[in-house]
This record gives sequence, C-alpha cells and structure tokens, in this order.
Amino acid sequence: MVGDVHGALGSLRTLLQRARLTDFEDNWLGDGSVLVLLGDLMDRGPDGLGVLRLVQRLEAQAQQAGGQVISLLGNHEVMMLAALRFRGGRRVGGDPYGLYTYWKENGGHLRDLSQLEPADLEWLEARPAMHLHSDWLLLHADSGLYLRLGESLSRVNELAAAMLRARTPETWVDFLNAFAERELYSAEDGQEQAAGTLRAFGGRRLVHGHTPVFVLSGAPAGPLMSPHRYAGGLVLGLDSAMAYQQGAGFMVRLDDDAGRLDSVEYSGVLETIYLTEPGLDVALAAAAPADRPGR
Ligand SMILES: [Mn+2]
Repeated sequence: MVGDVHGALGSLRTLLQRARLTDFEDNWLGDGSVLVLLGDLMDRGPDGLGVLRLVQRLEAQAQQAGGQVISLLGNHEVMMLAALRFRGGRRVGGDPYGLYTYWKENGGHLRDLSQLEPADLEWLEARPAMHLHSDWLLLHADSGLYLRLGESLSRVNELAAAMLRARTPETWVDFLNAFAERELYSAEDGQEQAAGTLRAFGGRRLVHGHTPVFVLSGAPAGPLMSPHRYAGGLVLGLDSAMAYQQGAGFMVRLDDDAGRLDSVEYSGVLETIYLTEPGLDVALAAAAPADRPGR
C-alpha cells in the first residue's frame, strides 16, 4: 500500500522492487498480491505521466497474474481533469474560477497534461473514491468529503464519478474544495469521526494519504518516517511525502484481519508493528457496523 506518489517515479519503482512486487524492468512479480495506491499519482514531482503509465501497466499485468492493483481517486486527479476541461476557456471566460491556474499553482506540470491520451482520461475518470478491501477502508483524503457525499460506499463512488462528468465549473470547485480539506481525524473528535466513517462505509480501520505523516504526527520530516497511527488506532496515515525529499518514501504491507501491520521502510528495514493500543477494543466495537457492505 502506497500513499501519495506525486510524480516521484524513481521512488515508486524502488519501493515496488524492494517489496518484490516488481522486477527491475518494472514488471509485476506480485502474483496474487493486491497493490493499493491511495491517489495523487501526479503533480509536484518530476514524472506524473510516468507514474500513471506504470500503474496502468501493473494493473493489467497483476490482473493477468491473479493479483490486483487498486488506484484511488485523489484531489490531484480531479484537479488535472478540471484543468484539462476548463483550460481552453481561459480567454473566453470559460474558466471563471481559475481551475487551470489552481492546478498549475498546486504543482501541475504542462508536460504531463499535454501528453495525456483519451485512454488516460477514461482511466482517471474511472478511479474509485473509496474502496473496501477486507477490513480496511481505503480513501485518499482525511476530509469530511466522503461523509457529505453519500451514505454508502457505492453511493460515494457514484457521486464522485458523476462530478467528474459535470459541465458546470461550480460543481468542480465545490468538489475540489471539499476534497482539499484535511485533518478530520486529528481533530478533537477525530476518533468519533473515524468511527462514524467506518460505520457508514464499512471496514474496521481506515487508511488515508493526502496529509503527510510528518504533518499528522508533528514529527520532523526525514528518511525515518513511518506510518502514523492515530484516532484510537482506527486510522492509519500513509502519505510519506515521497516527492518532497530524497529517501523519505515508504510503503506498508497490511494483513487481512486489520490487526497487524508490516511496514516496509524505504531504507530496506522490515519492521512489524502490532496495532494493540489500550482502548482499541472499545473503539473497534463502536466502529463495527452490523450492516457492513460487502459482508
Ligand atoms: Mn491529496
């Protein structure tokens, strides 16, 4: 499972190779493994298009091998689609809210945008906003967007997809503003928010990217960063900000009962962490829905 890649193709390749999910020519080695990317594949870093193409290729290869690649919708995927849709209208007032500029100012690279092909757009528009894998609820942002969008996981995904087809710039602006919110689960009522999110959409724990772990934890950024567990152990922040600094990326391996986490550090150190903080059982009982979708 990988957080925000943001165009850091070199770091992503290194992580996948160290996790034995790909070989040195970037071909899928993972057999039946499931690789999750939490959104924000592009912008900021040097090669967003390269990341996009690698993920698309691995998705096809994994499927052939009986594995799976799950790549979520991040706000930068939405920003890029908005920039594409509205950039032509700049001079004729067709981009009244400056969606193209918003994307550019948030790390958008024209060389990525200009090389996108129709198949890439279709692929981007098909990204799910949320996914439930085993007991893990996967989403991009620690934002209230999902709870405001819909009451079930499939409804959230339907509405997010519908927004990507909207013609009105206001719809895109609202979507992007809500998507850009952060730190919902680090607020005072963060554990309640996390439990409410899990009750609504299923899963026993929630994993997100979007807000770097050094921001969530208040720890200094550096190569020894690791996943941030918080909100009573219900939430795992995985954005290692790999595009911002050399050697700062990590990916994690999660087991299926959401009880154990193996962390594969960028440095190559393999570390196993057990999620057994005091009070966790109480939080889990509060979070366990009777009508979990997919069960
Ligand atoms: Mn993001």
